[in-house]
Amino acid sequence: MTVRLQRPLLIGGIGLTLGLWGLDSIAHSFSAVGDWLTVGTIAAGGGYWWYNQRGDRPQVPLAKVDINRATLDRVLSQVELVIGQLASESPNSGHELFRQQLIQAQTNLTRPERHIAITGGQKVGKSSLMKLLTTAPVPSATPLRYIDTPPLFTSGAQSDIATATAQQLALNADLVIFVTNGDLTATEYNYLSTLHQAHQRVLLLFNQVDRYLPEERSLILHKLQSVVTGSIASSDILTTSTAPVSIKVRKIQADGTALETLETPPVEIDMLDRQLTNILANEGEKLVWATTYRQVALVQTAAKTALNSARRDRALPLIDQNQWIVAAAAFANPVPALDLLATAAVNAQMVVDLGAIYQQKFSLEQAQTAAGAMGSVMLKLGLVEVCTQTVSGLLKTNAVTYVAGGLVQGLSAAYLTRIAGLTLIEYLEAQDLVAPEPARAWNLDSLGNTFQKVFQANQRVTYLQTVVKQGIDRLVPNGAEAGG
Ligand SMILES: Nc1nc2c(ncn2[C@@H]2O[C@H](COP(=O)(O)OP(=O)(O)O)[C@@H](O)[C@H]2O)c(=O)[nH]1
Ligand SMILES: [Mg+2]
Repeated sequence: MTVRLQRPLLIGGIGLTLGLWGLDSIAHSFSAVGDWLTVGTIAAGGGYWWYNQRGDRPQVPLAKVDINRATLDRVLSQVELVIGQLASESPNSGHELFRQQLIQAQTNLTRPERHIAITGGQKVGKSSLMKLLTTAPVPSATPLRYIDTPPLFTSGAQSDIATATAQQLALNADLVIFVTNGDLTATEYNYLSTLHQAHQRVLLLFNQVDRYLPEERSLILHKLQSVVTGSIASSDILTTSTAPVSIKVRKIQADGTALETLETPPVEIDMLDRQLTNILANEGEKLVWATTYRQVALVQTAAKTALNSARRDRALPLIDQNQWIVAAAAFANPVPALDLLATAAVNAQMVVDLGAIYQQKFSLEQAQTAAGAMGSVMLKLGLVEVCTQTVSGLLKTNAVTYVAGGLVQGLSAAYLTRIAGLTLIEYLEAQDLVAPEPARAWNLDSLGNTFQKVFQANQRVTYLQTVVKQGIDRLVPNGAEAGG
């Protein structure tokens, strides 16, 4: 199998100076960055790390998938599968609760009334709108229930609770009326994006328009339309005036004297009424599918997390065991070359055993191919070099008086086996729940990305020190003494 990676982490030769640092300089360098031995720290020392800054690029918003009955049915059967798997693999991990939540979510489909949440910042007119809509109901074939949420974007002691409640109410509603009284703030915009990503249909209400001159109104309306292009259609952006305030009107009478009167502009809500009636008549069922979808997706995430955690409980001891077997072998028979170390770290049996936990059946031959590929990826990413160099550096700081031959290799093998095992877990977690037979081809790009992620997450110096310490105890119980 040939290994081709799009983003090698390592270019250039070996020049890592970490191993040469003394205890003081290590302590010194780390104090600046907490106890994370980050790639950045290594770059400062070695100077040959190149790192693709892909994460810094602006994220392209996900295209919104329209939720139809088929999409909903698909996610429902996926969740059933996860819950069934959880029940058989780990009967005490809450599968009954997830099943109940799933049934609960499906009751939306037969619910006669439609739920409409009215949300937005403080004092934008949510309650005034609620009052208008309940006293003069819009014509609708289905009964409507309006929910006035706590204000969003507040500060103060209760604001977190208010925000969380408002968000939950909005996500559980079939339709959201988001009220604003002018241009959108960045926070408002971000929140609207969140709703959009959650497949929530939103009517954007520009309320309190009586406070603006006609030209200001249309300016703001156009701004709103352009800023939410792509997520909210112009037909869903409406102007209202839910509780207009009286204004002084000055009229010059026939005799030349001025007469001042207080006049209240009319309530404006017709546009909203019409659009609401229209949506409920034509898209009522679709809205409810989306509500159900949102709730089912939450159950899916929770059930998958429970399943992953149950599987990890079985996988981690296996990695631990493997780690020390491989370490002992590398210690006893030091491997002279980095590629051999990489090969030793990922053994086929570990792939078979972890695969079994994740319901992916690998033959030994398939596992050997996979292990070989993983070893090559580790080499290409430069993980093996960094690891051996770091281990030698740490051995110095541990002031081991006698460094036995093979100790660096043994400890590196332990650490690399761990990284490989954890990578395999993450990789397998991302696969389909039950693999069709035979096992599919390995996605080396994705494997490489997972390696980088896992490697960076496990570079905590304290963690490495633990591996080194445990390794010394296991490999050379009498041969090494920690100096004072
Ligand atoms: N000028 C004007 N004021 C409004 C309008 N709607 C609400 N208000 C005023 O804004 C304040 C907050 O209204 P309220 O409905 O309680 O907003 P909520 O905090 O979002 O529930 C009140 O003083 C209302 O009278 C409107 O359309 N025009
Ligand atoms: Mg209110």
